[in-house]
Amino acid sequence: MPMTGTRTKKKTALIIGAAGFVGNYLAQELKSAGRSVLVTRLQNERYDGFCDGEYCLDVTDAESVRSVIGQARPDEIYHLAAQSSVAVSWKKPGLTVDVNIRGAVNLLEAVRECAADAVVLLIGSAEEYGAVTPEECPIKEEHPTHPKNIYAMTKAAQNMTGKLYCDAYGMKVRMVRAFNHFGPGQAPQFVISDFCRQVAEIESGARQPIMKVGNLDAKRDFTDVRDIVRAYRMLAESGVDGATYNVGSGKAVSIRDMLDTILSLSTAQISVEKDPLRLRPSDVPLHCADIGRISRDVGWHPEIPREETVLATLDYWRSEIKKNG
Ligand code: A2R
Ligand code: GDD
Repeated sequence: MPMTGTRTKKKTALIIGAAGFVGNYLAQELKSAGRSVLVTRLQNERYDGFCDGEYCLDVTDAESVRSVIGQARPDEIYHLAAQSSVAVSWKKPGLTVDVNIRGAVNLLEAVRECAADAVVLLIGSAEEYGAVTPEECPIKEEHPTHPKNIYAMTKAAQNMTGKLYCDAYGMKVRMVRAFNHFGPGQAPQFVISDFCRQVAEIESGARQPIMKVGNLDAKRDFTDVRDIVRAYRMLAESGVDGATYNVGSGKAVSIRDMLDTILSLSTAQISVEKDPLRLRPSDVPLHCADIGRISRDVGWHPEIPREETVLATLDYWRSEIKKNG
């Protein structure tokens, strides 16, 4: 056998819904790991990150999904496309169901028909678990799911659908339950980004020194987005088909404590005010991931300290506000 001139073909990864927060972090991670990276975005979106090829795709359009999967013939598919906000899901339940459930079904059908050997990573959510008691934390993947909002219900449905396609058709589908993640570039509808933007606006004089907040008692499990995308890449490489994986830090922190950390990074004198519009019809009090399964199966652990990500997010908003006047 000639040993020279033989080169392993680069694996092709397709990121669906790449123009959101996680997409370009994931593209960077996959590029660094030597993948050829294809991305999809909605027609009206801009994708500013790295890629080797780009498609316009609305996942609610089954024919278009089939066409993209048929053309791209990827080895790995990372399904990020979603209506990803819990708050918005209460206001737009129909849209959330269409994008998150029908979109996932369209993808799985297209993969079954056109790329049955591809590994598919479906990104679900800690919200699928619903309310858990402190005794039930950290939450294991076997814990029953009791979705408490529309978004959570759609992600639980996506998870069940993925398992079904794996069992029925032998497809390589793996499911993630991502706990809260954050970092520079996240939309300000999410809590850490929102609080950091408010501080940056206050520092610039564009806002009164009053921080508007919602429910500060909730406790969440926060991880840097770069740790999260590393977990996704490792799960696509060596996760178990049909399995669900929690991805989080394994530690819970209250929103109040996160707020205190953010405020401590500013020299501005800021008072805090409850804004009734930021309260939700229901809000799960506590989430904390058990990350034993992902650490055993693929050797992943989070690495980036939370405070470092908070500072990076605050600095991101400081420079955005300076840039945009
Ligand atoms: O809603 P937009 O305009 O921000 O666009 C989002 C896009 N998207 C869609 N893509 C294809 N077809 C659709 N019908 C459709 N509807 C929305 O998916 C956005 O660009 C992307 C999702 O990105 P983000 O909302 O920024 O979510 P993130 O933080 O990147 O989270 C990735 C995944 C999602 O499945 C979350 O539910 C999960 O991780 O936590
Ligand atoms: N957005 C927001 N704004 N949330 C606030 C505020 C505020 O002013 N004040 C308190 N909170 C509380 C919310 O009530 C919730 O308990 C917590 O902060 C986190 O809210 P979000 O950042 O909006 O995220 P989420 O937990 O609803 O959903 C995020 O995490 C999920 C995984 O756990 C999203 O990224 C989802 O896509 C993801 O699946």
